[in-house]
Amino acid sequence: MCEISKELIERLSKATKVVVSTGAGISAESGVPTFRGEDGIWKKMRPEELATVDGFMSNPTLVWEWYQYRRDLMNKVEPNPGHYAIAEFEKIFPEFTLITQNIDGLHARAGSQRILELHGNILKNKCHECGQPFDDKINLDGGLPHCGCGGMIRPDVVWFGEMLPQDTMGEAFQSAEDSQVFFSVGTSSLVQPAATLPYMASRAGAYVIEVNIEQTPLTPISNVFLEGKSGEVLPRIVEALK
Ligand code: BJW
Ligand code: ZN
Repeated sequence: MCEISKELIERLSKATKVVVSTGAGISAESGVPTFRGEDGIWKKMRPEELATVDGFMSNPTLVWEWYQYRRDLMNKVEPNPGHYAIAEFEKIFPEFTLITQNIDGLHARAGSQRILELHGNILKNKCHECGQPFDDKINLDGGLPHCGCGGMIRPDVVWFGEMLPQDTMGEAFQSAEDSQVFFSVGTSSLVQPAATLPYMASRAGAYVIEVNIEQTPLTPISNVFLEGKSGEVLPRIVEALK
């Protein structure tokens, strides 16, 4: 088990501006599969077919079936101690920002209040053409859902090649730049622009802490690498701060 040093806890005790940026690894202990790695989604499914506009346009039924399957899964799982520890961080640090690449909604269910969702949310839908939110329940038995404008309804998530929500991204970059401590938790640090955030924080003087079960491209520039499951490491930090 990784050591959480006295020095780290002292630094955190003094910190006021703290950012936590999470990826799929934080939800792995809840039973949500990650994307990369041995058991990752992209080992069995092709991202070009499922997570791009071209994939959706070529086979919307396949993409919808995949998202409906994941919605069902996410309705069955629960937040884990890692999500709850981050919700505690929000109460501990005066200026705290949670940024997530995840679309699973588990941070909100664990009690986090302010969440910058960079890649959208699987519980929401929108029109692919006009962007209008679509609140009706999706039932594929009645055929593919369409908007009044004729456009296809799609999950409100960000696929490869698409821009991230600009306001959310702006806030994320600003909080990374202003942070004193930046946590990168359970992400492979490969997907842009989210992967740039810790580098930006580091260049602006933040202390970068990475929590992951294995090293990533971010590890060499991190000030501390806490090797282990986020559901085990993060609650130990909360405990030490009490
Ligand atoms: C644990 C753990 C435990 C496990 N505890 N840890 C060349 C061509 C075209 C585009 C590009 C290109 N080069 C770069 C790009 C841009 C592209 C990109 O970055 N691609 C790279 C892959 C190369 N990015 C984009 O396209 C983005 N848009 C953009 O840049 O717009 C401008 C632009 C447009 C066009 C061209 C160029 C620029 C959009 C990215 C959207 C990503 N979308 C997805 C799907 C979202 C919807 C859905 O979920 O269905 O987002 S893909 C997928 O990856 C998902 C994730 O949010 C994202 C990141 O994955 P994450 O979270 O890091 O998960 P994993 O699985 O990779 O890692 C898990 C980690 O957890 C591992 O490290 C484990 O070790 C660890 N772990 N258990 C702690 N218990
Ligand atoms: Zn529309």
